[in-house]
This record gives sequence, structure tokens and C-alpha cells, in this order.
Amino acid sequence: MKLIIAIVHDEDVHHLIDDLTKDKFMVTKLATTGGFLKAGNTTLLIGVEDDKVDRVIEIIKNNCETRNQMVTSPTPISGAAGVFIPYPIEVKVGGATIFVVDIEKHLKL
Ligand code: 2BA
Repeated sequence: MKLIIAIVHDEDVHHLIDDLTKDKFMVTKLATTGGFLKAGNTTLLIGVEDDKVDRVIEIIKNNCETRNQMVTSPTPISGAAGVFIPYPIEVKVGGATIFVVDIEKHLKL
């Protein structure tokens, strides 16, 4: 058995969960925050048999878009008269960041 940990954009999550549950996958949704942007995102925990991992990844791929987001630079540039001016930079977020982890034991009590 595997645990799929998928970090996705909040805007993609409703369609994604609908498609996963339609295919009878069990999902737990966590509200999380990205360390770099410090903006909200969503982490899904999906426990599946090994032969279903590719299907779950396919569903995630079909539902998660890549987006460009602006962020203020954490290291400001030096302006006139030694004043530090933060500047905006663009980062590409997603579609999804996925980790697939081996599960040693799975219990439901
Ligand atoms: P954030 O940490 O807020 O990162 C948002 C986006 O900013 C990232 O998109 C990446 O394009 C950029 N970024 C992140 N750290 C950076 C850095 N040190 N320097 C320059 N750019 C940086 P994604 O790679 O698609 O990641 C989206 C979210 O997935 C991340 O949000 C984070 O919550 C999670 N994530 C991504 N990789 C991870 C990892 N290796 N471990 C844990 N969480 C991860």
C-alpha cells in the first residue's frame, strides 16, 4: 500500500476531490501553507493499493493547473541613498507536488 501526499492549489481542489471520490478513492484534505509564498494551499492524503498509484496521479494531473504568482522578493535590492526596495518576482506554482510513500501498516480500528 502507498500513501500519496499531494500539495495542490486551493482553486483546483474541489474538482480534484470530486474526481477522486467518483473513482472510489478515499481522501483526507488538510489546509496547509507554502513555506515560500506563505500563502494557503491544500494537502491531500490518499491511501491506495500499489496498482492504483498511477490512476491517482493521472486524476491529479487532469485537475491541477500551473499558475504564475507574484511574490515580493525576500531579499530587497538596494535603491538610491541606501534605501532597500522590495521588488516583485514571478514564480510558477504547481500544478501539484506529489510524494508517494510506502505504508508499513494500515489499520482501521
Ligand atoms: P511554496 O513553498 O509557497 O512555493 C510556491 C512556489 O514558489 C513553488 O511552486 C516554487 O515555484 C517557488 N519556490 C518555492 N521555494 C522556492 C525557493 N526557495 N526559491 C525560489 N522559488 C521557490 P511549487 O514547486 O509548485 O510548490 C508549490 C507548493 O508545494 C509549495 O508552496 C510548498 O507548499 C509545496 N512543496 C513544493 N515542494 C516541496 C517539497 N520539496 N517539500 C515540501 N513541500 C513542497
